[in-house]
Amino acid sequence: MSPDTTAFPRHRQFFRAQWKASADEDDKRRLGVITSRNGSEWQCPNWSGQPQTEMHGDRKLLLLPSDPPDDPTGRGTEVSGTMSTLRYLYNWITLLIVLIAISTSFASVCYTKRGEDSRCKYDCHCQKSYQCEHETGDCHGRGCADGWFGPACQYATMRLEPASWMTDRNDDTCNDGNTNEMTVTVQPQQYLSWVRLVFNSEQWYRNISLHYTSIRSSGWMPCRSQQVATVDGKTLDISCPTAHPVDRLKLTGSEVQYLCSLYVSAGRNVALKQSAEQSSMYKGRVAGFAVDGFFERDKDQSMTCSHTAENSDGYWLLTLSKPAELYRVFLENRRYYEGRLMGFTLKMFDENGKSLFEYTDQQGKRQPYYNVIPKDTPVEPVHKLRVIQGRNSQFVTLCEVVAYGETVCPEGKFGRECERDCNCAHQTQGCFVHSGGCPSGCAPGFTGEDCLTKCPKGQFGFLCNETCSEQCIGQEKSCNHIDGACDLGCEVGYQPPLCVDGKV
Ligand SMILES: [Ca+2]
Repeated sequence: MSPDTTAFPRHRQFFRAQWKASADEDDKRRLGVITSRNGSEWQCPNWSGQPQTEMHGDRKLLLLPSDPPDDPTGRGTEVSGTMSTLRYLYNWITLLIVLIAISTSFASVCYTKRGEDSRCKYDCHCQKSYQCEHETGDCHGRGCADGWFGPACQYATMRLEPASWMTDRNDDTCNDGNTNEMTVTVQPQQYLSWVRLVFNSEQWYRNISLHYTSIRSSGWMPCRSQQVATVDGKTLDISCPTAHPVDRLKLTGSEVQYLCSLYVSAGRNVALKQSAEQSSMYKGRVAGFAVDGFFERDKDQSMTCSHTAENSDGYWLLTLSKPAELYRVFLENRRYYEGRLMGFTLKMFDENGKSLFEYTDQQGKRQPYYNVIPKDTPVEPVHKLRVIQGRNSQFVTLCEVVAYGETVCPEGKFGRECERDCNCAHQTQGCFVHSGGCPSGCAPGFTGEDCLTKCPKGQFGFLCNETCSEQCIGQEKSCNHIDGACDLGCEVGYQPPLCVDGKV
């Protein structure tokens, strides 16, 4: 029986098409097998070679001597329906994936549970996977998931040892008051940017010192430019950028006796859902899959990995919407194909295209993932990050790229998009990019982590320490949150605007 080389029948047929999955690349390329469920044979569209047939048990098989499409999964592809239908569906699915990738590239500044809304730039990190507030990422008092903390739970925590009341992420377990010094080890070594301390009572905490050791230091080093900002009465942030990765931290001072928790920022993932491109694409595996927030181990499938077509000069390129300082770059390799990244090169560039950092893998053996830590923090902020395939590799496949770092904002701005204005007592000193917290204190009349919350009713001024006059008109005795001027004027005989001076 010779194969039917005419057009495929219009009625629906079912096919099994598979390319032999074996470690032998030659076999995989040479041998293609197609048969229909009812035993008839069909020739692949656009194939002009001469087929050969073979009997395998009661099944008739069609051997295709030309190269079938390469199948890097090695698992083969099982399809049903006519090949023309398959091509039609394939084209539509590819188009859909590309559209999703494009929409991801232009994701909005909002928060979502992972996988629920690809249009949002940020993932929620609430306890027990609770949905966070769409606009702010707030977890409504439920707390951050393990491994996360800080504003909108967007900051990864460094792993600290040994386990103690200070490192257990429980703000209710505290120092017993007997020690004024605590030391922890940081795993793995990483650049220090800022830490958060939580105390057991509300007061004005300022007299606490942070020291560190690094591979290049001999003994304890003080923070070069330690700055402190109050988050709330019990919580304090200390900024302490270091020039080298640190391995130990030490807190000293009498206020350590009131301490309950220490959180050390490892940075936030500035790569998530940023704009990605690659030199070519294999079967709908777009560049954006490498920054979609899903690891291969989460999804257990390859449709979360970027994948170039087979070529000799492949690359994957990430462009950050806002330049960022990077502390560590994590690359998840593709399972079972770890050889793909062997010998890769990672490069970082600033906004002018100037090279800031370059790393080439020279380990000589397969790795499931890579952690690239620059020897020195890039002086200029990173705008683009490029992964270039190794000399002996045929593809660039990245299942997830996580770039731990922080946005570098212009003076007077803060936020993940540098979209907010600092509101400090001394504007020239600026504020923390991660929170908007002010080392000089909030501007008079404001409070809160970001210094943008007005003083509670009845209070005004610097630190909201002043109280509205009892002689303000009205039951609430309310006054302006900045200067204390009574909202409704003074009781008879008192001098506006503060209404504190006696009768005139
Ligand atoms: Ca992914």
